[in-house]
Amino acid sequence: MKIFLNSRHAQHAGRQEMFRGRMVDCHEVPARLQHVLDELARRPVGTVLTPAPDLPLDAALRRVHSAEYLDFLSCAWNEWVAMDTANAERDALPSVWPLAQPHAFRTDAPPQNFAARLGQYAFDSGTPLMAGSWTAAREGAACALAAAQAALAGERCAFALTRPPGHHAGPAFMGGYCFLNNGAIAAQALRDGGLARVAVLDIDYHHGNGTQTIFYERDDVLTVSIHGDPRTEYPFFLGHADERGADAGEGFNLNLPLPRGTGIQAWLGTLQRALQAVSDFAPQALVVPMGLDTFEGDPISGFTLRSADYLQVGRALASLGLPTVITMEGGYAVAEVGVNAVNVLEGFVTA
Ligand code: Q9C
Ligand code: ZN
Repeated sequence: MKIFLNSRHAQHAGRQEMFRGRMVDCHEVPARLQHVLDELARRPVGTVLTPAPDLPLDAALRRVHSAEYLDFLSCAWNEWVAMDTANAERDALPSVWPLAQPHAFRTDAPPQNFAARLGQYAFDSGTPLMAGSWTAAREGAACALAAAQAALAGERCAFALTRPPGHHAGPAFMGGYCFLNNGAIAAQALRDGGLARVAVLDIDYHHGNGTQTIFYERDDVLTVSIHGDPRTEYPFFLGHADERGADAGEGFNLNLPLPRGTGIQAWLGTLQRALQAVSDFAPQALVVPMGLDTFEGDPISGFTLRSADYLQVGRALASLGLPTVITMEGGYAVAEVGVNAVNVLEGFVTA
């Protein structure tokens, strides 16, 4: 297995996120990735590499994200500081949004004020943006692209070991700790590398809303997500079972929401349904946005998987026999995220 490490991940290190009326310490911290690296040093299930510096990254980003959004992200920090030099000491967070209700707000007359523009692109106030966020997110996307290229070149499994995560980021939106959708970038790169059909199977605790939105009208990329029921779980406004895709994409999105408290038995049963749907689609490659926030000890999630369960998860993913790109998504039980992530990888490679 090739493992592409984001060597710039620590340049993104948010301080606090808004949670129920107060600022709380960020859950999505650099130590998460270090724990995975430490565990990989103990159990070397693959070769740790960094992506080549000359990958066609900008082209790959534009295949998934709008040019306007990419411009916004690349300039965001400078514009935040330009508002007020004191902002250099503060992370950027939005606090006002154009709520989508009839005749309420216009989206065709974008404001110039940067704090307002942030509300055009960010769907929550839990995703702080700082000086190094763009650099870190961009290098993470390079890891996803490198992993896709490795899979195209015949690698059975390639892992993008990166943060910030990606699966909540859409064509022109950020949120849920995500800026660039690494899984979608990998899936699109696999398509552009000549594969006719690619499946994305998202196993993060939270619905992969960004990925769903990106591919919603397409029949060449199947999107499947197993997640906490959005009636009670973040991101709340997408992820229901009746979202099946639109237009040409109708029937090519599958949501499998599960109630808070779901344990490994029911979760694995649902994974079997997901694997059957993937297999029925007959893809040439699989992308797995891998969240470890299904763990029983996760501080912000509600499933009860245990560390040893992740070996079974990896084995089940491998059972499809497909070239597979795995991207690192959530997982906030920081001390255990290394063991849990490497258990999935070990389960996969020893299957
Ligand atoms: N202020 C991932 O696991 N929590 N993202 C709500 C809002 C957001 C999780 C807090 C959870 C996002 C990749
Ligand atoms: Zn998550």
